[in-house]
Amino acid sequence: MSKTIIISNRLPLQLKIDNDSIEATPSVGGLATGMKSVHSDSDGIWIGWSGLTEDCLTPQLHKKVNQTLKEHQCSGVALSQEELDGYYFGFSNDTLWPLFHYFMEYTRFERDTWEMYQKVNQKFADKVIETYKDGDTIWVHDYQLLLVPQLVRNQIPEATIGFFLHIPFPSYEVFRTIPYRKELLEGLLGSNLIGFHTYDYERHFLSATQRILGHEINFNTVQLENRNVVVDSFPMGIDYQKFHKAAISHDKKDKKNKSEVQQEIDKHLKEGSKAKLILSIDRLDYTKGIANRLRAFEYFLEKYPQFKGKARLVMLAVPSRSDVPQYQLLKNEIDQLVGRINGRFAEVSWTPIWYFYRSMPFENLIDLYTSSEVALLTPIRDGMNLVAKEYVAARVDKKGVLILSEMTGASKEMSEALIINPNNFEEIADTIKYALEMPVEEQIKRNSAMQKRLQRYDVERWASDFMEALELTQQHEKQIALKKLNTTIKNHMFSDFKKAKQRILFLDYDGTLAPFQKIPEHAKPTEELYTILDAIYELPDTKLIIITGRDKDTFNKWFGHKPYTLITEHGAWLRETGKDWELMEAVGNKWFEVIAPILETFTDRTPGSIIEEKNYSLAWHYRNVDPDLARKRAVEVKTTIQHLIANHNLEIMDGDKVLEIKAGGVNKGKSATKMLMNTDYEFIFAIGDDWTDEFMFKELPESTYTIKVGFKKTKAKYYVEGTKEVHQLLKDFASAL
Ligand code: GDG
Repeated sequence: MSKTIIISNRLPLQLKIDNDSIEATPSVGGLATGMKSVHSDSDGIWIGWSGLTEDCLTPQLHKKVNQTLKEHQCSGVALSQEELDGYYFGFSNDTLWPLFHYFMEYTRFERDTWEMYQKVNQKFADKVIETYKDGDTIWVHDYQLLLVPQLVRNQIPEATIGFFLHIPFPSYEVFRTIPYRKELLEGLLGSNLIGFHTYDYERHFLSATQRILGHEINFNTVQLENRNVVVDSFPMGIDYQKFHKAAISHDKKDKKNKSEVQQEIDKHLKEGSKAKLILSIDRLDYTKGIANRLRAFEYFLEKYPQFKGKARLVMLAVPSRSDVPQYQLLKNEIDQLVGRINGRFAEVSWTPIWYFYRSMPFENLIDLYTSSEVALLTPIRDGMNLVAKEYVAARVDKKGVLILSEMTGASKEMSEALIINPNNFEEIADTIKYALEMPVEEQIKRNSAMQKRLQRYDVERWASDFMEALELTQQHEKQIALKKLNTTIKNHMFSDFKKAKQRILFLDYDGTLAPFQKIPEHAKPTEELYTILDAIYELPDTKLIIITGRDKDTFNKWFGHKPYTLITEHGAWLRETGKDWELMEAVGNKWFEVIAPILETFTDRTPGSIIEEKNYSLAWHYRNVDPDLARKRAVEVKTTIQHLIANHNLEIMDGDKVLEIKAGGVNKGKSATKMLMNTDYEFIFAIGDDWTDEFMFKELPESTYTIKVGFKKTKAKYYVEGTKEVHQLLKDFASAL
């Protein structure tokens, strides 16, 4: 039976060594919960680091650790302290984490940590490859493992691989600064499906992919030469019922069953303090905007002194990555700020900030969620922010106000919260006041709407949606696979080829016989290609036609000395073996004088674009233009010349990063069909890669073997992968007779 393999940096277990024995406690975090059904159903395996470095394990303990992990359907990736330092504390947390959260000033680029990141990603990939069986599904998580999808794909080309990023994907302008940006994108593109929390991260990723790697993007699909990669957003939810139910039973507890934290809170309320609690919970991380929050709260007390003694900030900061100097500095800054503000405002019966620097058990978290009238979450950047969702889920009576930074992924879904800019103290201060004074009906209305959504789109639904979307990418791959030119079809085709008395082959040039080049002149034929084509040409009763949109002069230079039949400019010109060039269609170019000046003005305003003047057509190439600008300009060009096109009986062809204006009715389909007129061909073959070749696929007789190069949508009957496969196919034709 096929299974799901989950891969994340840490395993969903806490291991403790106790007198040579191992104690394992399952994690209760969001990810572990969300993946529960994916993991436990179908014998899933979770691959990750156990949390114990190899250096502190004896061989016996190592064995025991592996045994314990196995019992929990986990498999450990062994890491030494040196590997952990380079891969995790180094490249993951000193480079990717700050940069992906727009903290450029904290970002360090170091060759050593990058090398360790690659090495450790390979270790994770090796473990996946070792565990993989045919039909398994692979789901990789987060920024520590960006290279794993491609590393796995290198060894298992047919694998189904999903990737989810839990943190933001930054804008192209920020991402491009990474020296290894290409490698990181290529690593991710080993996936079939890449998921982000929000559409913004998705579009940043697509933009970076298009600009850095030059891949074509079709809606949310990246078109690679031999595969498609789907990119989509899946906002992660929480285990709603867990928080909601815990809050219900919390409210029912009698005094003796209450936690210490809750008893403290109760005591404070009983002492007659009218202070409303404003809660914040985060890992102590510079992305979470903790210092900003404290300063904004200080400003709030200054601006609205009437709240002194009536509002209190309860701040839980969970220790995190405390070995990293950046985090130690932050801790000092927070300690000082809390001290200063408390010193400045405290009264005998009231301190403005209660500060906890520690992790609390789940039930204390519920105490805090249920006792706080306001939650104030002000990250500078945050991929999602689950605390916001948990707070709302725990408000059983639907009272309470969520103030949420617009820089969190969660703010995109939780529009009923009070959304603030974490850098605007004025706005935060005013919003805190508004929250503390918000009428109960308004609180209930806002929270009801959010609760409904959180309940519906919970973490299980998130995981199952992702898995379904991943499955769907396979259906698309299967459809492509069905049309791939396999050995059976090939044998059938070669047998028809042999049987036929007369044969004709139409071969497109760019992207079919020669790989696509950034500079068109660079695509000239190689000696190897000439040899292949010569061999076909010499076959008896076989007509070889190269059919192109290129201009006749270039083709004359490249193929003039060869005896093959040439059709250029989509069918404007024909050169038969041993003859001169002749016009296939009565076309003119008087219209150039009207259209060319318009194209020139666009070229001046569109850096990277060029005009190619052919004998009977004008092509406006934009393959080197910024992709967004190109898309916009192409529409503008079409709109501007629309009426002239109709007046001069012209047509616009929307090719691959080119707009071509030419006489109406001239296309590869029409010219190829003409070539069939005087001979009864029993075998017809047409192959091409782009949109202009679709005319051949549509208009040639039904019996034609039509073949598309690359896996874009097509009318052709079969697919081949790229020019290499085309060359092999032609060699096979040459030796078939
Ligand atoms: C990353 C992204 C994205 C916190 N303190 C305690 C405690 N927690 C739990 C909360 C919550 C989780 O930790 C924190 O999740 P966040 O989403 O707020 O933040 P990150 O840890 O930075 O997570 C983030 C997330 O991945 C998921 O994709 O949302 O943007 O940065 O569940 O309840 N739990 C306990 N004691 C604590 O003291 N028991």
